Amino acid sequence: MSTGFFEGIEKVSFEGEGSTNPLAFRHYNPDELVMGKRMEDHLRFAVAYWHSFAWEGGDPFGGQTFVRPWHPQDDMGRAKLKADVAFKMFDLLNVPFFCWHDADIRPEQGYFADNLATLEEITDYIGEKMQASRTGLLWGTANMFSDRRWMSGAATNPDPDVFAFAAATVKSCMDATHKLGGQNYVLWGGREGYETLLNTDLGQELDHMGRFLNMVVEYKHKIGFKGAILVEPKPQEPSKHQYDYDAATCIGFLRKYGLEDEVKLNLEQGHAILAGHSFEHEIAVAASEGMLGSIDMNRNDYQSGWDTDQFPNNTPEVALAYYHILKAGGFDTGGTNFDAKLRRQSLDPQDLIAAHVGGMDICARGLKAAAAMVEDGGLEQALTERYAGWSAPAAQAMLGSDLGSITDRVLAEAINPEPRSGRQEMLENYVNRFV
Ligand code: XUL
Ligand code: CO
Repeated sequence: MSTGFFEGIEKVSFEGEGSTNPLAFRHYNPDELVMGKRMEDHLRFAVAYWHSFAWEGGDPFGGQTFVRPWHPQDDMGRAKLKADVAFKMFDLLNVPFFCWHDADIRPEQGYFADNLATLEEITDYIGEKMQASRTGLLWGTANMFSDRRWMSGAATNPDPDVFAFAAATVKSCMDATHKLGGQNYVLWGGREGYETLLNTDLGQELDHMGRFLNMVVEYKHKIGFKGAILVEPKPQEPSKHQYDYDAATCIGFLRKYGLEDEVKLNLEQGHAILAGHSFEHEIAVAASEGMLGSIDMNRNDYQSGWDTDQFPNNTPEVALAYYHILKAGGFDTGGTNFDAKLRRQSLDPQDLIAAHVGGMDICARGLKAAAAMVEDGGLEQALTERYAGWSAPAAQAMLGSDLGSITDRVLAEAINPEPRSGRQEMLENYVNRFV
């Protein structure tokens, strides 16, 4: 099928910082080496199918604002047209990856057998398109939050038939992800949480979620899927209380159910903000446990208090995120997925391109700043100095000691610590030299 949706829009190219072309990259230069590695291989950008192609522009007060040639999305012909347009955009942006939910790519049907048949048909079609394209699949996932059947949860639903429907749905999406050579499989538990404890057995629901995720891992090994299984923390919205609140909560959950060596985290900027954290906090927590998998890049409005999923445009924030990603050794199977959507008044095809161009450029700029800080070593040096006392043999020995022996030493040596400056403003000024 041919499509003229992006007619008149040229392939986006790198024109450098001096460019005033709104549809050109000023910082994102895929082949440019950053710390000896191509920028494209550091960032591993992905377009999110749901926001760019499936979302129709609705908000809680009004419906569709985007009227696209593939609407309404209830028919296989239009699902294929949507895929044609998506791959055209991947080519215009030269992105290495994309991501999907089952419900984004296939028309929604009622019965599982119908969903399975349409998922197989559309992923065969997408597979053919991938053959002719350079864009690969970063991850697939199941949408187990939009349809009313999921309203009380998927794996945590009080109704075992919903658990069964969820298991079959995730199996189908893992099969499809595997078929398309996906590098990860993501689970975001949009309805895995609760509205009120008055009708919720929290402990039982968590046990079911833990068993469900173990089944996912067992199935991954059964089919020989080599990608990573990732869970995505989010503190609220849509459920008032989400079980996967933040990185630390997810890590505790994974350890409780014996999944710490099998599952990593997909962290999202806006979700970190909703949880009352910075993005770099979430990244550092995951990295400290060896569980940093991938990121969903976006930004949240700092006033509104819900998940606004805007395209990133804040270099200092993005720079600190990539600083911690670089410190953790960079992405393995993960990448930077733009879980970001247009504002609902941004109607034109070129708005979609401009949003991604801006987001990719901000990330490239942040990456370059992060790499410059790593190479300069100023932050690392400050850390080394701050923790220098711990390299003394007595300090190391203390960690293998006990409270009584430590007390004896405090008394014998009359230990009376002198507080030292944390130098926060100096370090913030340091970061500002790079961003
Ligand atoms: C929702 C969200 C999802 C996940 C995938 O806030 O971030 O789009 O990334 O289900
Ligand atoms: Co996300």
